Amino acid sequence: MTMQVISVPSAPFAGQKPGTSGLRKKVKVFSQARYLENFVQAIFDTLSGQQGQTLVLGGDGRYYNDVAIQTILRMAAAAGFGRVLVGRDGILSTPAASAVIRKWQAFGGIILSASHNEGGPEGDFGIKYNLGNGGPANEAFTDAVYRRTQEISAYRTVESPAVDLSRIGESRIGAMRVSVIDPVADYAELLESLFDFDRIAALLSRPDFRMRFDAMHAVTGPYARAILEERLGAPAGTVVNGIPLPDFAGGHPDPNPVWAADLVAALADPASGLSFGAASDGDGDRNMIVGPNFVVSPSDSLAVLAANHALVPAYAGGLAGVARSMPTSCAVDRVAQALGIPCYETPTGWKYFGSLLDAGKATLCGEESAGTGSNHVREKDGLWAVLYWLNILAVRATSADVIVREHWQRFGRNVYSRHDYEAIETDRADRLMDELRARLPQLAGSESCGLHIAAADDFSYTDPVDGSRSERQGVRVMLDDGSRVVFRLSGTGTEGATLRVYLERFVADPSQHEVPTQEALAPLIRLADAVARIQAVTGREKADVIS
Ligand code: VG1
Ligand code: CO
Repeated sequence: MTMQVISVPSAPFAGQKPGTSGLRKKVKVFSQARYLENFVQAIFDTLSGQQGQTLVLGGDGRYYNDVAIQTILRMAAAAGFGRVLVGRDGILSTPAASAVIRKWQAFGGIILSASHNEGGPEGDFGIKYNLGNGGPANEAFTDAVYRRTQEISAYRTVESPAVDLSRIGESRIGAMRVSVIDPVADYAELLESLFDFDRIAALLSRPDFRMRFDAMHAVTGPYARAILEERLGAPAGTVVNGIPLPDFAGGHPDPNPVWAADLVAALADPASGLSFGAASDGDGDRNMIVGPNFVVSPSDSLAVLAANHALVPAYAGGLAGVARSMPTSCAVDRVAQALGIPCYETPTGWKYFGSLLDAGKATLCGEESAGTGSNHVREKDGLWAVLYWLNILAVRATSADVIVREHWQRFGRNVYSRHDYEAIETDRADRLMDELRARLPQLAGSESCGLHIAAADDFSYTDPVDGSRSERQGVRVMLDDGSRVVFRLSGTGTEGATLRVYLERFVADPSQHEVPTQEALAPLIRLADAVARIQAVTGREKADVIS
């Protein structure tokens, strides 16, 4: 059965430029007539060879997800896809979408998410395209999509009633099959193949071990319930805030000590009886790991996972290499050195890890922003990180805080923090970065706040696999002793600009490891303000979010 393709006249919208992870805008912007359609058409116009192929489609369940899915299904039929695999109720976490693309050898996938950004009618929406390897499209592709959005004159769709997404099963839009799939099954099966589920189940059944997983009213609820409670036998109630809500109950599903303060407080309270806590974000790709009265810094988490790979079945044979984004602390570099494996330093954003993973150069990857993952998919993966930690805890029979402290004893501690200045006027943020870049030549070799700056540059990256170049990925100010301050503007926000200041100092001496983080970093915090004139240019006295 063929259907008549309708071409609907349209005209470009300004600003449809994908950022660090797809296009993110307010729901109010996305729900304008033709806005979503233009962007989807630009993606389809940039592809070639999709006729008859399979597309994976799903999202984090935020407000507007359901509307967008029906629109995209019709447009996929008009674009000639042969089949769409769509998660039940339009749900697929980001790592699950990656797993489904890979398992079913799909042509690509569209993921609807604005990750940890607020949801609801006043909140944010987002969309991104993943390639057949399951990973976010590279910069060359997203640049081409952006160019297409600037010249678009029509989008193509078909007339067809809404597909019932509430039941698993098959239907058709014209010649295109629509398969509503269980959003959890393929992903759960993949994770089970990586870890020692018997040992984890034994740990979870111990009376002296109690865990809490906070799904933050976002997409990981059904995944965590199925894997932790149903498959691994954790007591009912282990997963809290487990029902995905379109507005995430009004919060930010951002697993950090600010937005997951309840979880951190529970683990700090001996009366809770909890020994391990974890949380994930809106779309399930981030993770937070909490021990008794102890929050594991994401950079340390990556280093600990790498150092303990021999305890996990999937990685016991050895790691080909590790990779971290540039602002992520150098803790994992020290582990790589000890293991005698390469450590790659990439720009911020998961899209840069894909080619290293595809080429077998890296096995584990991570970012300071609570993202870790491996070659099992091509996205960061929140529940994967939680299971990896549980596997380590099960084998080592000790708690997360002890594991991190022992890690510091062995490798030294890379004390680390990120200071975010949110919703700054764009002009001021741009001015701050421009002036900082202009001062770079004078900074190297100079003194500031009593500290000697050994080097200063604007990070650029050449992909070791395909040779592609990415410039202007963040200003680095480096001291003699390995301490660093990094400055960059966020590429995921939807209001003004967000300045991220990343601070890192290496402390070898174990007697100094318990100095509170902000205290240990105080000289660098002063240096950051002096070098970038943060207060003077932005008018802000302190950061909005310190993580
Ligand atoms: C942020 C993080 C980055 C992460 C990106 C997407 O980007 O810093 O590490 O890859 O979000 O994560 P930015 O440009 O705002 O610093 V997610 O979980 O929002 O898809
Ligand atoms: Co996310």
